[in-house]
Amino acid sequence: MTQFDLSIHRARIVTEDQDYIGDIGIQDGKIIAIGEQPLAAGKKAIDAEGYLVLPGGIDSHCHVEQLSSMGVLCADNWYSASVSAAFGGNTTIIPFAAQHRGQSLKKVAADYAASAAKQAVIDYSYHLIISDATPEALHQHLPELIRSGITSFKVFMTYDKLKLNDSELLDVFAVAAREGALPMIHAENNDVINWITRHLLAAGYTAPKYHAVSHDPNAEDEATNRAIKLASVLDVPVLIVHVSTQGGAQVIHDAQVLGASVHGETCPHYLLLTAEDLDLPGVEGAKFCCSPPPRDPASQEALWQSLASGSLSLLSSDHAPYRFDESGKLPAGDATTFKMVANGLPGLEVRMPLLFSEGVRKGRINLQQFVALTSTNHARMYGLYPQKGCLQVGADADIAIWDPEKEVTIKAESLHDAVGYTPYEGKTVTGWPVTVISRGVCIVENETLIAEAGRGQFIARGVPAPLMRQRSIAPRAAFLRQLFSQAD
Ligand code: DUC
Ligand code: ZN
Ligand code: ZN
Repeated sequence: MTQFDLSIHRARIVTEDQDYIGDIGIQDGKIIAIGEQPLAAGKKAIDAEGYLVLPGGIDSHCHVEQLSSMGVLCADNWYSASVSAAFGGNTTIIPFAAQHRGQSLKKVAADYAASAAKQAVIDYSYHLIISDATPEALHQHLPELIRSGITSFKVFMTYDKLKLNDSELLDVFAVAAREGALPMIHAENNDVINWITRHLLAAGYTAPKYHAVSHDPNAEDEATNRAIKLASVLDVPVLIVHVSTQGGAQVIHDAQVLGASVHGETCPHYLLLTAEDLDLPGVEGAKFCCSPPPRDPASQEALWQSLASGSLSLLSSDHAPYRFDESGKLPAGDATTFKMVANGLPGLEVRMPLLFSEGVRKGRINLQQFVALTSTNHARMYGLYPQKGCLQVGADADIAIWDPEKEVTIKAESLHDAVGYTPYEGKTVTGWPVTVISRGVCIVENETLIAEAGRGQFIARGVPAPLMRQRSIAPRAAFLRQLFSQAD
């Protein structure tokens, strides 16, 4: 009889659709036995009685070793980000290889892959960011990269140096449909933001709290609607990332009701913070500046309901790590205006604990939904399922052993990222991962990391589920897709 390399016993095994007490047997990094029947002890055996055993988290939206359009480098490299992710219960991350204008998409991706391979301690893939939709990028590099397993990319409707116009969005959507990739969209109306910003600055309103004023909710709602309508022209599945408004959530829901393959993601900061958090003395509020910004209680409530109903299917950290100094958030020190603040909040390590504590423990979502929102839905959405995101025979043994009663007071000094602050300083959460297993190896145990830089593996992704599931294409959209391909 085979002896397992690792076995887990008396665990409360929770997946997107199951919840039972059982054992797991692991060999060569894979789950080879799982069920209610007790299993023989492996070479290493873990008694998980009293703990939850969950698929390891997949954080499909985080920024690592990325240069912003303002030229600011993320504080986290692949090592610190993947370590921090692991301590937060994650076993896979999917950050972004960001193309800036004038750069070769292929070279950007190759450089990013090389850096990841040397440093990551957990498995990973990456999305592309396309800011220069040249014929070479769209028709040579992008199809090649998609075929190599990079089956998603992000595009921006805002930021002067990143945004694509509507015609360019249609181009990238057409390529995505033809080649089998999922577009992820940052939906905010650039002109609205720039118009408000110009008037605020002219009137001397420069404090961080005006960042939230400049990113009016209507700018997000309008762009979300426009993105969905543009995608509908070609009947292309799309994902709206970091949804922050009640209106945006409603637009997505309405499109889904009409049968569109539109998907949505939100993040802990939109559930737990509001625009009032930016209203602090001096530039302190910059710690809460991200785009879109935190909104209001009505939006928080709408987002919780959308997560519970499944209308928003992903909860990602959108970890965008900038230090609270001149190297990061505050390029002009105390004189930094809201327009200059580097946009984004850290949150890789606390994503799962925050959702567990605020969502599961407060009865807003159940345990199955927690697993789906933090792991399984990400695996399906981005073509990692069933290798990742589930606990079943044949899957990678990527597992978070979770203490549902463990109370932790979040402090920047206890986290493992390189950011130096957390927007959740002093907040106490209940529920934290105690052991994290990546491909059958306990990489976090007793609050200690046992993993070397570079052990994480690149995972070539398959076709995202929304593209596999797509019903027949509307004839007018099929005609337009064909027209585009002929012109190519
Ligand atoms: N978009 C993101 O996805 N993250 C940080 C800032 C931004 O604009
Ligand atoms: Zn964005
Ligand atoms: Zn982001």
